[in-house]
Amino acid sequence: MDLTEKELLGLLKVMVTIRHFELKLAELFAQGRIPGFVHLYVGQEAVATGACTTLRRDDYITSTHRGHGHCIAKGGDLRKMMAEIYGKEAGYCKGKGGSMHISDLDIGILGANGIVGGGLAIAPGAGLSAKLRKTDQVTLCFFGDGASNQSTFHEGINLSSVWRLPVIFICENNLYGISVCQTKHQNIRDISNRAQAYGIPGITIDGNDVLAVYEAVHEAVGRARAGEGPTLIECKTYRLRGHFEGDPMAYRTKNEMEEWAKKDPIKRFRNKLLEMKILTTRGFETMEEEIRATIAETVKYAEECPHPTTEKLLEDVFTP
Ligand SMILES: Cc1ncc(C[n+]2csc(CCOP(=O)(O)OP(=O)(O)O)c2C)c(N)n1
Ligand SMILES: [Mg+2]
Repeated sequence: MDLTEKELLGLLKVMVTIRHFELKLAELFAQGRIPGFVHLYVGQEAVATGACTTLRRDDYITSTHRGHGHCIAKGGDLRKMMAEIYGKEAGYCKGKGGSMHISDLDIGILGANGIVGGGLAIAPGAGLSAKLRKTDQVTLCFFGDGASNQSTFHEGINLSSVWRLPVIFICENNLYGISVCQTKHQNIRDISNRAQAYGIPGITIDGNDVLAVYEAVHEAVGRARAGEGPTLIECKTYRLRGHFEGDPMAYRTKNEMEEWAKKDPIKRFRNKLLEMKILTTRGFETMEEEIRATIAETVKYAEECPHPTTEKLLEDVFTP
């Protein structure tokens, strides 16, 4: 492990930022203060954090409907994210996209996506672009267990393999596609087994262990930059909240949720850093207080920003 103490604390900070951003959104949604749906990333923070920490600013990611964590981990602007989720003009898409359409092309965030498996078709395009331009940029493609049954999964990985594109496919297997358990939507246990069918390396890792994610993605990124093509990495994880805010969650047991809460990636990593004496309990509390204050400030900013005016309704939108 080549990470310094400062970098290890940095990983924790990103994970805690994602967690508090999401918990704040849960609160705002329950109060009816934000429009539309939100799919929160609580419980999966180690995946986006470990993976995006291996990247350079000019590398790319494609994201999903559960995309806030990816955006934060890639360096997205919290104020612009919050303003977008509020539907305000200062947001990433000038308030017209909402939670599922946040992108920031300046830092390689090619977009959250309301289409399940959509990123699996976009990432090979980004990979091909980097290859043709002869840069060594890589693309991380995040998607869920449910998305691994979409045709874009097969087409995207096959083409990336054949053309040896610098794309790392990161499956966040959180055990459910909406209310359907993985055991009911596919007859395999490890989604990484599918890599064999495309002749690329595939690996399954503990997605709640940020260092395991970092190591696996770091290695795959190295291969991709060296022109050795794609990798499929399956991260076993769990979403600790519903599919969307307001989900009654009748499809899973309290016991299952409690068992996974014990494997909370943030608690695990915090405890590890405490044991390593890189962090103190007081230091963690201070980190949380500062992050909460930053997020409270983004909420204030988003609430005070204006909505787009009606004159702007047809700007930046496409009509057939
Ligand atoms: C093409 C398409 N089909 C169906 C949906 C409806 N839908 C939204 S989220 C979702 C489940 C996705 O499951 P998974 O890929 O495991 O991601 P997770 O929600 O677990 O993060 C579905 C079917 C959609 N948005 N797009
Ligand atoms: Mg899922």
